[in-house]
Amino acid sequence: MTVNAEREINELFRVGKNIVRILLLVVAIAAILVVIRGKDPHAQTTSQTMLFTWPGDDGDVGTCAGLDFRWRTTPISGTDTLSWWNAATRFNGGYPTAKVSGTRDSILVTGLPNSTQLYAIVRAFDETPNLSGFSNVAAFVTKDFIPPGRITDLRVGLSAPFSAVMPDAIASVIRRPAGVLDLTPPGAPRSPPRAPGAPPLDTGGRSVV
Ligand SMILES: [Ca+2]
Repeated sequence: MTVNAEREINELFRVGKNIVRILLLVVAIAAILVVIRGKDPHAQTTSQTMLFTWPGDDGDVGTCAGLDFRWRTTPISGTDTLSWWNAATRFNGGYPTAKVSGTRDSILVTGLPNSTQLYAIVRAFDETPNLSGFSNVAAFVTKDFIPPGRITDLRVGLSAPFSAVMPDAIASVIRRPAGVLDLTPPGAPRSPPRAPGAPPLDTGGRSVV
């Protein structure tokens, strides 16, 4: 083996080892994220439309600047609403544009845990910003009403170990029903029809006369 060939082989091994290391790192990071998040990998988030009426900039007069919507899975303990508010999760998605006092509106709150009892409060703020008092507490259970997408490629397949490594083109031939397969080999070539009295042919099909 030449020195160059040996170097190339060593280089291939080095690249291969680096690829394996990167793959292991990706798997490890994914596993760590699952552990840190502490969630079921099938856990889903959902959204909820919340209805309300806009207050004004000063009490019920004018137009305020915006809203601060927060939710928690635990109810308010006694009358300590402020502690509940400070520990609640703020919705940082899209809020509706502020409208004049008395206008009915809605917030589409996304990223909520599915099938969970939640408690929510909203406060309005003006340009200062001054915060309004706490709203009433809205208690609700989230529910995901959107079903998974429709599967459109259901078909007969091989058992899992084979289908994982078998290219689709080969697998499609193997999994064809047995009754469809043509198991009869082609017949031997036949001589063309010959006129009566014609001279015999040699093994190569040529006339011997
Ligand atoms: Ca004000």
